[in-house]
Amino acid sequence: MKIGIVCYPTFGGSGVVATELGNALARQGHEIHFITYDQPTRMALFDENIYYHKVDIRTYPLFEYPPYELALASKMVNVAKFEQLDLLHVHYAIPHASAAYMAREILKTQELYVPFITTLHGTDITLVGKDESYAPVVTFSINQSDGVTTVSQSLRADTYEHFEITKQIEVIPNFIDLTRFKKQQKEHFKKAICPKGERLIVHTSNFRKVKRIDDAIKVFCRLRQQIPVKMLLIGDGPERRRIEQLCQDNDLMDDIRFLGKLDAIEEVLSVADLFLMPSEKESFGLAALEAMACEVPVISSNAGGLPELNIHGVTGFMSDVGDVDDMVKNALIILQDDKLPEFKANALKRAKEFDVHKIRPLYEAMYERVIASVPAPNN
Ligand code: GMT
Repeated sequence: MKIGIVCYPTFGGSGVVATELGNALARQGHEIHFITYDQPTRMALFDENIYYHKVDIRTYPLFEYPPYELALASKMVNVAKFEQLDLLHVHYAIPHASAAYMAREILKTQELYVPFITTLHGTDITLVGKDESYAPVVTFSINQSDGVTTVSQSLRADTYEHFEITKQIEVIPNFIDLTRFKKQQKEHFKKAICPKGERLIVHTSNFRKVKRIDDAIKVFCRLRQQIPVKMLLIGDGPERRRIEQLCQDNDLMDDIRFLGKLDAIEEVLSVADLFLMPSEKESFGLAALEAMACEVPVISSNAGGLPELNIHGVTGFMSDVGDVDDMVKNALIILQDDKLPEFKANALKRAKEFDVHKIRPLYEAMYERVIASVPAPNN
């Protein structure tokens, strides 16, 4: 198949899923065309089946806000025609689904029907999407999609609850490439960070409020009062400065390091003992799955789709959002010498259920169904 993939090209979960899906499909022999404003960070650079089409955004003195959606829709039209795409798969509703709708309708006037599938990832529904400034367009473009998927049952339920959806939504969970995300021998790295054999706690995110990083810091502080621990914070975003300041003010900087955005995140996860994800909302929790694949148990909240990933008492524990006491109590259970190996093994076992080789065929099957249902010309 020839598939156009539209996504945010950044480190965010939706962009990572879209790009890794494109990479996996290309390895299967499909022709993949990424259409976005920048080269996706995880795009396989030297795969003969992968192409990248940059969306050019022309500014003009009249435009206070450059019309990205129009430039994207135009690019989709051009790529779909020139490359003879079978299908467009857009990740994150805003503004990708409405741009895809516009592209499809333009192509229809040229006797071409290129269907589009919309994958909803989380905040496009649970936060930004349901804001009244976007909700009508989000509802319309979901209903106009030729296929719709969400990354968890929880997100599907949220979508039906918050929008008037007439379309069937299929759940296809996040997935993991276990050849990349696996525990590697990085003991020298562990020794450098934890020279006295401290336990290593890791948190990864885009440092948005919804991640509740304050809770992660509180958990760490309380653990630190009871056992030797160190913490690594990976990623960047709007909350980072404030959180760094908080750590400085509380004299934590000897034991906490901020690593910023990392490409080889699996190398750090390989030496971690515990992953913290206290999020207020989390449609799936891809960062936790990446940790689990590297044999790291997870302390998370029970928000959104996290119960569909983290098995309470097996791969880690879940607590109510904000229940830091419970998170600390559970973390202490996991970090005991005689318990940790079992939690680590369970985390890996669970991650294997989301192996890309199991999930990618679900998308391929959906593509085939959607392409097969394309209306005949002049209908
Ligand atoms: O985690 C984020 O805030 C980034 C966000 C995104 O849209 O890029 O991630 C969302 O999509 C991921 C991939 O499907 C999910 O694993 C994350 O749980 C989801 N984030 C939220 O729902 C907050």
